[in-house]
Order: sequence, then structure tokens, then C-alpha cells
Amino acid sequence: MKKTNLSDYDPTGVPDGSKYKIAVVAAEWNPEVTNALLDGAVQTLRANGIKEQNLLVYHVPGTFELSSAADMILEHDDKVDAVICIGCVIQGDTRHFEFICQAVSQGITNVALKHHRPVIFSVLTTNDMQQALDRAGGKHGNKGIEGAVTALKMCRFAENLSHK
Ligand code: DLZ
Repeated sequence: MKKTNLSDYDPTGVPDGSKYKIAVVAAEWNPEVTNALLDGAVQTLRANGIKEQNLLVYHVPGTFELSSAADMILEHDDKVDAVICIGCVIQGDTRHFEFICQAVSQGITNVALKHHRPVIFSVLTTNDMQQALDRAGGKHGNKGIEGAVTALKMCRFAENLSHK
């Protein structure tokens, strides 16, 4: 499936969110991007029926902190069905970009496997700010929306397994 717009989804294929508890963690670096991604995720969860008391929003300093925050949330609350991690890392002049991207992608995978619950990668890793803005409500849609839809689908996936 080739997707050119991160906001495109078939609403009929998205699970009802009213039975799920979902946490969203957003990094404070590049806030013009991460706040737009957070809005996209939260609005999409609400549009698909999540109850306000089951929607938890947290902030962490940077993208590097997302995986440890997701780990703490899942450790603390076994009722949380999924965590959406939102961040934006922009290529700079040093190798910091590589280390953060490597750490967060591996870290999020490890947390999901440790807790057996979905942890969603809504992290933009771009060459410049314009590429990030294009994917945070710009011409390529909003990766926060994609993350919310993915979280709901993965919650249903886990639920279906538990009924087998
Ligand atoms: C240090 C740093 C740099 C250089 N760039 C970014 C970035 O583009 N996006 C982001 O979310 N965070 C960045 N950070 C901060 C790190 O994620 C982290 O917060 C610090 O290294 C402290 O652990």
C-alpha cells in the first residue's frame, strides 16, 4: 500500500476507540511540529470515540526520552492499551541526529516487546524543518493522525488475540 498523505485513512476501517485507554507522549523539541502532531493524534482519537478519561497526554524534553517515558507509563498503569510517541528530529551538522533516531526507534521497539502492548512511532526524522512541517499538517498530511489510527488498529489486534 503506497501512501502519499499521512492523514489519509478509511474511517470505516478504524476501530471504535470508546473501549481503549491510550497515552500520547510528545517531545518538546521542535514544538511547532510536535504540537501539530499531538493535535492531530488527539483529534483523531476523539473523532473515533475515545473517552476523555481514557486519553492521557504527557510531555517529555526530547525525542530521546520517548521510549523511557513509554516504559514508565506502561509500568505504572496496566490499563493503558497503547502509547503513541510523538517527536521530531531534524538533521543537523553533528551526528546527534543518528544517535537519537537509532535510540528512539530501537527503544520504542524494546518497550513494546517488553510490555506486550503497542507503542507507536509517530516520530518525524527529516533533513530540514520544511520536510517536518509538510508532515505535521502540511502537504503530506499529519503523522500524528497516522499514529492515532495505527494505535486503534493495534489495540483491536491485541483484543482479537485475547478472544481466541
Ligand atoms: C539534543 C537534541 C538535538 C541536537 N536535536 C533534537 C531534535 O532534533 N529533536 C528532539 O526531539 N530532540 C533533540 N535533542 C534532545 C534529545 O532528544 C534529548 O532530549 C537530549 O539529548 C537529553 O537526553
